[in-house]
Amino acid sequence: MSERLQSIIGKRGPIRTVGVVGMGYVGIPAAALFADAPEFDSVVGFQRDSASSGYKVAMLNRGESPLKGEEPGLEELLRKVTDAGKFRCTSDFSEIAGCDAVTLAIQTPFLDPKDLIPDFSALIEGLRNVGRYIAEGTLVVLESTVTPGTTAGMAREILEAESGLTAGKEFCLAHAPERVMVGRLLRNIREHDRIVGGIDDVSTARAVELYRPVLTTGKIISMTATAAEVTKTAENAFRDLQIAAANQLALHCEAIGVNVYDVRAGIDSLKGEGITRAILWPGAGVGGHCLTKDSWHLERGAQVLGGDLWYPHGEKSIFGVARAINEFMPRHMVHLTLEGLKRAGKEPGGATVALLGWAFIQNSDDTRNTPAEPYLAAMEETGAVVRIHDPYVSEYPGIEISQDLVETLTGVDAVVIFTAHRHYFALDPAWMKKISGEEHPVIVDGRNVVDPDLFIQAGFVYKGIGRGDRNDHPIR
Ligand code: SAJ
Repeated sequence: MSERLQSIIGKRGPIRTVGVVGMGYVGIPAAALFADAPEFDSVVGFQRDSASSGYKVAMLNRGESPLKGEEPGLEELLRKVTDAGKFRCTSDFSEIAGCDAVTLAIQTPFLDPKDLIPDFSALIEGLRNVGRYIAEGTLVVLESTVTPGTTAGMAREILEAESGLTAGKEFCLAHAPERVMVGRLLRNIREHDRIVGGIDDVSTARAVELYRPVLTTGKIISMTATAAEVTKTAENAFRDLQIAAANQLALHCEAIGVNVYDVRAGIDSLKGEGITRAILWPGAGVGGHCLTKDSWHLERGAQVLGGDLWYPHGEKSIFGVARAINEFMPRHMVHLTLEGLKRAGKEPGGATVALLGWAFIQNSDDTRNTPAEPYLAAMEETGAVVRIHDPYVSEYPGIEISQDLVETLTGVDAVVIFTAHRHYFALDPAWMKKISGEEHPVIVDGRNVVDPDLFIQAGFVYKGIGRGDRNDHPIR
């Protein structure tokens, strides 16, 4: 234990004022929950006065949430803590000097995962702003998902350089990764177990003091900062891996000529006494903000920042291979579309394709890293004309998205389902064929939404992910 840091903390007393840097979908609910805890006197939200996000400061100070979509309880909580004078937002980072604890929730994307170089520019700016104003005894916590080794490495170096203080001796430093999902932000923070890892025991204990008051059913799981970074990136890498295993199985089933969903149900039936297979679902691809990048953070942690990796040497680990399989799936949707058009006697050049679902996940307007985007680019390269429909998404840079299904489906040669929005489960084959005006329209199902036999009987050419039992059906 660092006696010096311990005595500084002792003199400083319990955490009373909390700063949260980054008013996004992670920082805003965290700030509101800290402000609602009786243990803390006040919370200050810090937001850069940038062209894209500066407007949030005034909104939040009115107790309004700038987040899109439904977040149960968040507006009421923001209004409550703002009216009570326990939360306010500012772009003046010098106020960090008055905070006992400061958390950073800033995005850490990869520009191009191929070179394993993340874009830490926003995080570095945030760390510099924080480092400039922390004092002896401040606790700094990274909530962003970062490459294992970042908290004890780059973050520590920047904070020490800017403050002139030494982490672990004069200020506390920890990592407490966020585990929130859009649509259930407050519930996730309160109910999920919270991984809390300091660069030393004193930092860990101080971070536990910060997070314990906001947990309801969630427990604190403490470990080192680097172990916490590995936990966060690996929990998403494992999910990506499970999805990739289902996708690889789907491709095997297509080659063997069986229905992957029958196989999946069979595998999933093996349960009981600790037995589990936890098989997930094959599909048109993996999008979102988490799974598309966290495996690369884990890879970089082992292959770039880590020591001598026993296996593999200089090639992708199983997590990298999983990413490659999941990134293949939108391309496979192109294969299935082209094969379907060919069976219908059509060339892709000039064919009109209706792409149903632009959001990366069902019944949501979230489009981050949507797998539909690489599909669109590849199909347009073949000369096909693609119309996009999504009931939840009305705009996306450079893309025209319709909410009118009739308009989208009229006169098309092929219909491709990319997202399992509930609207698509009631698609009627006879009606669709009629408005397509085609003898044998094509349907490609990327999410197991339609019943192949109903569409085949209506005269469609059917193709589906993992449907080796139907993909070469006789054309009616
Ligand atoms: N997907 C499949 N097959 C599956 C599950 C998902 O193809 O069996 C696809 C989805 O269509 C989507 C992508 O993968 O395109 C990601 O889906 P997701 O359900 O993993 O949703 P995310 O990306 O929002 O993941 C988040 C993560 N949460 C955090 O990082 C805090 C993840 O850890 C959660 O497990 C996940 O939500 C969840 O379970 O809701």
